Amino acid sequence: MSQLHTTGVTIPPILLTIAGFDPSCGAGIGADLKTFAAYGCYGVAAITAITVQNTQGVTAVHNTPAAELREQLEVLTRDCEIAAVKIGMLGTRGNAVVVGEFLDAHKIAHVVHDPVMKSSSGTELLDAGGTKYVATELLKRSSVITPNVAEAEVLTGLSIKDVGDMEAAARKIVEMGAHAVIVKGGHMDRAVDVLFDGQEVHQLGGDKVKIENTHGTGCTFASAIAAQLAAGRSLVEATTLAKAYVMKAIEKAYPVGKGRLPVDHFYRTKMEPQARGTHEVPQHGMHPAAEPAAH
Ligand code: PXL
Repeated sequence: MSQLHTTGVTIPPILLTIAGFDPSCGAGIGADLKTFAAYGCYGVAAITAITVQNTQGVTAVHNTPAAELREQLEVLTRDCEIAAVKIGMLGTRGNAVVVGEFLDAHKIAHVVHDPVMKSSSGTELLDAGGTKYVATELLKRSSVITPNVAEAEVLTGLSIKDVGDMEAAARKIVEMGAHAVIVKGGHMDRAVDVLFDGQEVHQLGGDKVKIENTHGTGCTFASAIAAQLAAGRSLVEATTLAKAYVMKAIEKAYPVGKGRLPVDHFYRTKMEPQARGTHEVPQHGMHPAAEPAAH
């Protein structure tokens, strides 16, 4: 939740994304920071990998050395108070272990982990050792983990064909130590997500929108959940609202390049051109937003 600083300024929640960089900013850190901003939060980021990609696909992945990821996390946490963390692409076991140690050292209230394993175009974004560490260690350290069906199959070893199988996988992931899990069915016939918080199973329905052709929806969904949790909402509320946000952002997606569409994170806040009217621009020609503060 926002905090009132001693200077009288209201500080929005500071959210941290630990994820990879996608230069086309459809997925990864770019998508996460846009989502945080859309929710009125201040985003900070620690980069686990630089991917080389555009909207058409990934051509290379350069993972951050673990020691460098650790340094990024250390400088950030020395300086600001993190309200929630979103974890995305980790790349390597070394980076996954750094994140595990970071979560152990800093008891952060909300940790949303999107266990990214492959890009939409099929490139590996987590090595085998990293996948094992996520399944045996890291999933215990998050508030909620948000695998898609393929990732839930890898984590559990189960085969998932329908919503019943998604529920079985969700229960198994909680048995493996997760506090809560959302198995995302975006690529199934019906775009149903299954949320299990260790007590109750919730099915979150949704129409299938043009998801095949979009990119970064998983990153956006997890980041939106983190923002909603930081705002004090329950997991069920946070997930329901995050799902509605992603669906609308997919619906409003527009082509940026020649490939998959990045979602429109700011569909809610689009400013009309000249919303303030040219009559508001002062005679000296400076835009009102650029004027020095009045004395
Ligand atoms: O959508 C998964 C994903 C997450 N993070 C990064 C990615 C991708 C897919 O390409 O590049 C950095």
